[in-house]
Order: sequence, then C-alpha cells, then structure tokens
Amino acid sequence: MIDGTGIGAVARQFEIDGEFLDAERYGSGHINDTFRAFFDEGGVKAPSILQRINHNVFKNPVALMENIERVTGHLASQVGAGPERCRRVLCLIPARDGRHWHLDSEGNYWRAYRFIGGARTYDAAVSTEQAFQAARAFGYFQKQLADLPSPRLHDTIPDFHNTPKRFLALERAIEADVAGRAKFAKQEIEFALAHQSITSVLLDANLPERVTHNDTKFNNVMLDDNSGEGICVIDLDTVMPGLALYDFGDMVRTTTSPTKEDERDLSQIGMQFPMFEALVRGYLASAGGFLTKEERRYLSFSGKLITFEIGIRFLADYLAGDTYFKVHREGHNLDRCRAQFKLVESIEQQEEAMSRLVESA
Ligand code: ADP
Ligand code: GN1
Ligand code: MG
Repeated sequence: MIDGTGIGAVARQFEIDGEFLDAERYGSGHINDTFRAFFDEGGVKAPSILQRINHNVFKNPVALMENIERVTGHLASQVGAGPERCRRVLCLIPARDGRHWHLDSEGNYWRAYRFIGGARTYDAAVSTEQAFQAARAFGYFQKQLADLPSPRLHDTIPDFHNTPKRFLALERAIEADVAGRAKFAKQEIEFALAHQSITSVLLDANLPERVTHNDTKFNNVMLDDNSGEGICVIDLDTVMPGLALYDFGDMVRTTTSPTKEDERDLSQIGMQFPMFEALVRGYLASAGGFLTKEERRYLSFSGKLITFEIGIRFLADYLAGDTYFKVHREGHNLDRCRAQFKLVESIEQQEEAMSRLVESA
C-alpha cells in the first residue's frame, strides 16, 4: 500500500509543474496500480496519471518502458504537434533525471502520463456506436504501428497469448490444486478441458506477426465525452509482437456482452449480434486495408478463442489461490471465469451467423 506522503514523494520525481496536492486510486485494472495525482498549477487543481508497474507480472520494467517510449514516439510522429497531441497519444512525462520512469526506494518502477481530459473509459459498452469507435481506434492503432522501425519490440510477457501454453498451465493448476478449490470449480474445469481442441487454431493458421496491443479491453480506449470518438488507446504494457486477431478477439470479449467482466448473474451475459456487427465495421474501417484474407476468416473465431483463453487464465488463478489478478471478493476469479465461459457458449450458439457476417463484410 502507498499513502499520500509516499505518492507525493514519487510524484515529485517527475517533471510536473506545481505543488503536489493529493492522489487517489484510479481505474479498474487488475495488474498495475494507477493513481490520479493532483497538482496546484497556479491555483488550478490539475491531474496527472501515475502508475506503479507490477514487476511480478512484468519482469523487466525497463524493457517495457523502452517499448512504450518507442511506441508512443512513433504514434506521436504521425499525429503531429498541436493541442490534440496528448489527447490522441499517451504522453509520458519524463522523470527529473531525464528517464521516463522512476525507481523508488522499495524497488518499484513508476511512470507518469499527461492526463487526458474530456474523455473517459467504460467497463462495459452501452451502444453499438461505442463498440464501433473502440474497434476503429484499436484497428487504427495497429495500422499506425505497422511501420514501426526495427528492432522488434521486447516481449514484455513471453507467450502472452499462447493459448496452448495457457491451457497447459491450467492443467498444472488443476493437478496441483494448491488452494483446495478444484472441488468448487468442477463444471468450469470440465468446460475448459472439453475445449482443448480450439486452443492451437490461430497458432496453426500461419498468420502474420504484427505489432499488436494484446489487451484491448473496452476500458483501454478513451472515448471523447462530446463526440464519443475513440480518441486514445491506453494501457500499453503489452504492446509487442502478436496477431491482429488477439486484439479483435479481446474486443469481442469485452464489448459484445452488456455486462461487466465479473457479472454473477449469468442470465445477463450474452454475445449481442449488433455489437459484433459494429465491431467488425469499426475494425475493418481502419484495419481493413492491411488484413489478409486468412486473418479476416478468423475474426469471429478469435472472439471465442480469446474469451476462452482469458476464462482459463481466471480459472487457473482461482485454483492457484489468486496470485496474479487483483481480486476484490471471495471467488472473484471464479466469477470472472464463469462469465467468460458463459460468453463462449453464447458465441458458439451464434458462430455460424457471425462467420457469415464477416464473409459479407
Ligand atoms: P490498468 O493497468 O490499471 O488498467 P490503465 O493504463 O488502463 O491501467 O489505466 C487505468 C484507468 O486510468 C483507465 O481505464 C483510464 O480510465 C485512466 N487513465 C489511464 N491513463 C490515462 C490518461 N493518460 N489520462 C486520463 N485517464 C487515464
Ligand atoms: C489484465 O491490466 P488489465 O486489467 O488491463 C490482463 C489481461 C486480461 C485482463 C482481464 C498483463 O489486464 O491480459 O485480459 O486483465 N493483463 C495482464 O480483464 O495479464
Ligand atoms: Mg487498463
């Protein structure tokens, strides 16, 4: 935990104008710690974003920050100067020593971003327009990074979307059952094991490696408060080489059901076809120019696969005693797993229609 004094000391390490006032936890991420920190800028209370990187998850924060510097630099070069620059691209605030991160006395890595005002993130999408905007923004993000100069970005988490390896990790967690919880998750374990055959489909399909975001949750894109436009893709820790379909798949997971990721009332969860249609339209509006025929063919499948993959990650973490994802109640990871599997079922029921839609798009 960090108190107000601690965060003030960290905040003062960055090139932010004005006196530090206070800070509050911000957002609903499961891995890092995000704070909105306020500074007195000539009598105005101005916010900045401060983030502590979870180095148990991201083993090499310096390499991660190198990725982010390169990625945001490349995006910024395409947006150009002007007042919208730090609303359209995340702008890192340098530390006072000139680096883009600060290492505190406890061995934690911190970074700071300019606050994007007049826009916000949502944990669930409420309209097809929002789904369209998110998909278009994530597709545009991939497009802008298609010509990122070499070298290859660091893999901040190796095999992040390697579903067969995620499946193997689940099998080990079931076998070890260190928290004695397998007995509470019999149905979910059965569901997971019955789906093993889908895990390697994308890896076997010989699809092109691209620079991808890899965590395209709906709450990782900021929508403008006035226009509703998807103006800035955020949460760049997992930007690294990947498949375009990992990103589309996670959009399907987090945007097509009207519910949040941890909804306990399973009857509320379902893949809403108009939302999927809006995602396809939005994504193709920006990414349609570079996607191959093969990539297009797997668009609907990717939604099922990534929803399943995140579901088995939640299940494995539940069985391991909640060591990876932050949890806020007992059984939280199991609830999240159940919600993902319910969505997988819903996608399965509509898979043919989804594929037909993609073919005609
Ligand atoms: P996490 O890993 O905690 O999900 P994010 O980078 O997604 O971290 O940030 C958490 C939340 O903080 C986001 O959902 C968004 O609402 C808000 N946020 C992040 N960066 C900014 C920014 N530069 N300006 C304004 N809000 C931001
Ligand atoms: C984590 O950090 P956050 O909350 O955006 C996770 C993603 C999962 C997501 C599920 C580094 O993302 O892979 O899809 O939770 N990030 C990491 O909500 O594991
Ligand atoms: Mg996030």
